[in-house]
Amino acid sequence: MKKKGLKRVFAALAACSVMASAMPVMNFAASAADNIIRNSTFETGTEEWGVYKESGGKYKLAGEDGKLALTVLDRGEVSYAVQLNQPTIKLYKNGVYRFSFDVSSTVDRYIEGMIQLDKPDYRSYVWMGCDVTTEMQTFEKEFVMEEETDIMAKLCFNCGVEKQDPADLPEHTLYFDNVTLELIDDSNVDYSEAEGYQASIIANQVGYRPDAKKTAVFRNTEGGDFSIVNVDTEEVVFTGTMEGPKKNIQAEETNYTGDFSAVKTPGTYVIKSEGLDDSYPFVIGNDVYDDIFDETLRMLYLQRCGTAVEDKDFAHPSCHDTMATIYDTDTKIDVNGGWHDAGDYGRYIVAAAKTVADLLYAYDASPELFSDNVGIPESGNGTPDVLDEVRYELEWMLKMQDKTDGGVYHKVTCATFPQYIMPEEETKPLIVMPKSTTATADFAASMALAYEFYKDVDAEFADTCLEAAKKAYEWAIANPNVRYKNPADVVTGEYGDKVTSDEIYWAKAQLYRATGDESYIADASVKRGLDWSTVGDYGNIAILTMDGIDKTSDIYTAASETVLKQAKDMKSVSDVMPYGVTLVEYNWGSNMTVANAGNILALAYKLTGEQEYLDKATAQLDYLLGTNPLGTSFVTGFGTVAPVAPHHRPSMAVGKCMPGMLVGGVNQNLEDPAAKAYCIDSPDAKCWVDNAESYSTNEITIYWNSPLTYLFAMTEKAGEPVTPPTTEPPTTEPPVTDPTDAPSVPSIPATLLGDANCDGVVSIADATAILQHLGNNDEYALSEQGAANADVDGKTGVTAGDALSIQRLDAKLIDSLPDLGE
Ligand code: G3I
Ligand code: 9MR
Ligand code: ZN
Repeated sequence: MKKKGLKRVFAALAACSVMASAMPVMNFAASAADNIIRNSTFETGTEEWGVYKESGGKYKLAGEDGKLALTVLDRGEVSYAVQLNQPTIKLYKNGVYRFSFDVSSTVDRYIEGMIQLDKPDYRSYVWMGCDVTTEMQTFEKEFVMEEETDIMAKLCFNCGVEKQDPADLPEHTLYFDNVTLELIDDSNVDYSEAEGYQASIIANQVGYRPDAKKTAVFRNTEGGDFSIVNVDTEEVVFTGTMEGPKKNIQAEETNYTGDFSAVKTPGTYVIKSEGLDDSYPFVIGNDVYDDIFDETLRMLYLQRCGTAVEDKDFAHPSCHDTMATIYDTDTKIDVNGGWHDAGDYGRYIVAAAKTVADLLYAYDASPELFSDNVGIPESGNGTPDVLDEVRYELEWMLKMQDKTDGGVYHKVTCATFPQYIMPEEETKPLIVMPKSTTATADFAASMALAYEFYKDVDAEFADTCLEAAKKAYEWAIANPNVRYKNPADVVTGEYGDKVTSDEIYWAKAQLYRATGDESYIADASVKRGLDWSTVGDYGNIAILTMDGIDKTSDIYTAASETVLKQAKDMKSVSDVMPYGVTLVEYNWGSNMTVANAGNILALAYKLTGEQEYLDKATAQLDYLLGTNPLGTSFVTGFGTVAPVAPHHRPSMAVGKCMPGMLVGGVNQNLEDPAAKAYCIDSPDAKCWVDNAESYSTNEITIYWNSPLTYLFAMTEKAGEPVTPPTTEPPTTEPPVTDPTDAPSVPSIPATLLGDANCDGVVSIADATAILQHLGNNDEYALSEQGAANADVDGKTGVTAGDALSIQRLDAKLIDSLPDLGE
């Protein structure tokens, strides 16, 4: 199964300049009598078919003359010990189906054919027991799907041991052909029920701070007026006119936007517009994020490992507290403690380092937000809970360091991911995986950062952190290219990373900040990134927010230029995105990328005082809390519509959704079976499903929550004056900048204005090429000629405004380029 590329998107957009009708989130195709089974006649061999085996089952599978040949070498010990199957079959409630297949065997035997619920009890929706002979026979059955719609059902043929067969049945081959499932009557199917509700007026469902910029997004409309209504008094407090239309390529929508920043009075409101359903209610107020802020922090307490956790729903006894074995050795060490990374129970250093950094920098940005009564065991001890919680992780990280040489082990997990069980039930042996440069440098950086925050709380602990940081740093410098890769027998999160220079830069910057020793940054080269694999911007933050830093120094100038360049590009992308998001492509964990962007934008605001940067930063928060094409808040337990089925083992085991978790979010790469089943026809910006099986869109992690905490903190003191940027020109040589940061200013004349991809025509594809280039120049560089063509207004180099002009041309809102309007 392959998701259609952007081409299809463009085709759909080209066909209608303004799309007024609702775009279904999913495509519930299957018109009557189409065969739902893929590769049903085995024209393309075994494609789409798999075999599950267990309990001694053995088999061979091949395509043979337009049939599927399954040779059963050993029938194992259960009927499903050899099970031919095709997953993700769509069955709609009340649909009448015909299920049939042809099968023969080289020896007479019994098999079962069925379509079943794929977990937890594997019950069948339809089932046939078949006496198979050497003659090809057709087996057929009509049935009504009586249960709730299941678009991830599984077609199975059980070919293991069956009690109907003699015990000494010899090895044999089964031949399958014409496997068919047809929806023969859908008159009682209510597709809309499965499709779900699609809001037409979209806003942040949690709410806004009074002074924040506030933007609503509208769809399924051709524009008009809207009003903001106080839910309690029913009073219309504001009316405005929608702006637009704005084409939304990634979401395949036409949007309008409405600015209601003027509404500042605390209260609960809805947005109304004639002909459209009201928005979900939201609050305006100074304390609007108080609860979500504490809950997203307390979630980390609930992720604690190696200790009993107290909670009304998610309490559990101590877990993972046995000694762990260093991979490929007999050495056992104690690595008790820390937080479970995510929906799984692994503990990984690079993920931990990002989380720690976000939280400590969040505390640095707005200490007054962090209380001592979040509801953790240390609450009320006189130290802000965030420092207690972070210390729980730091203590574990210290155990992951080899004290003899300073190197840091990459991770500790079992060899495989466990079933959907509580943490204390995962009792397989713990394995500590080898040291890596990225883990060690990240460790050095986060320990050096920690030193500052614990100096006044517990000086001895702070010193331990700093000493550990220095030792780790030395190891990383001496071993700059030790890359971690999972061996074949360990399949848990890899967090592999080929580039180590950004981790090393972060460590240098952080040690310089902790010690004031300039030798750490003597040869530092500024990098970027705020995620588990690219961390350079943490180094930049260390420099830019360092007490007493010389603002004319090379390092400060370079760090500041790198941050401001990114912020400028993010702002220009956000400008053309109706939902205000800074993304042009959506990868695993996109919600983290959105939060990270918000933090860079907020930092740019603090550096320049330019209000627009702050507005763009809060727009990223709005996206996470509801202003997105899915019309959902992405934080469990907050917002009218929020995820209820995260891929999170404690939630899955308990059967309740833990609150305060930011899920991974939209991922256009469809990297798990549920995403493939639900999002195959979804536009890129809508590839997300609230399904616990969708680990590539709906898992949670500690390091997706932490940038959200940071974003709350970075946008909180918004109204405060910022330090004006230094006006003195840099005195010394040009700053050391990452080559990828070079601005894209064209040096040759354009051959065809707008033709960024140089294919001889100006189309929406050029707009996308520009947006992708701005989002990720490493991946989507424009050619020299392309960049010259892309610079539509010829003034500022390639910007998102150029992409917007091309979109406007395509939508026939202007006649030619350059676009002089707006
Ligand atoms: O960045 C590239 C992009 O340039 C490219 O176009 C795209 C095409 O596939 O891929 C992008 O990379 C993605 C990468 O994340 C981005 O960070 C990969 O597809 C994607 O597979 C990768 O996913 C990672 C995932 O593990 C699988 O390795 C996630 O970042 C990472 O957060 C996640 O981490 C897991 C741990 O392994 C285990 N614990 C849970 C945790 C969260 O799911
Ligand atoms: O549950 C695992 C999740 O925490 C990881 O992020 C994800 C990617 O590594 O993998 C999940 O485990 C899945 C595994 O990769 C493939 N088989 C199904 C597992 C989930 O049920
Ligand atoms: Zn544990």
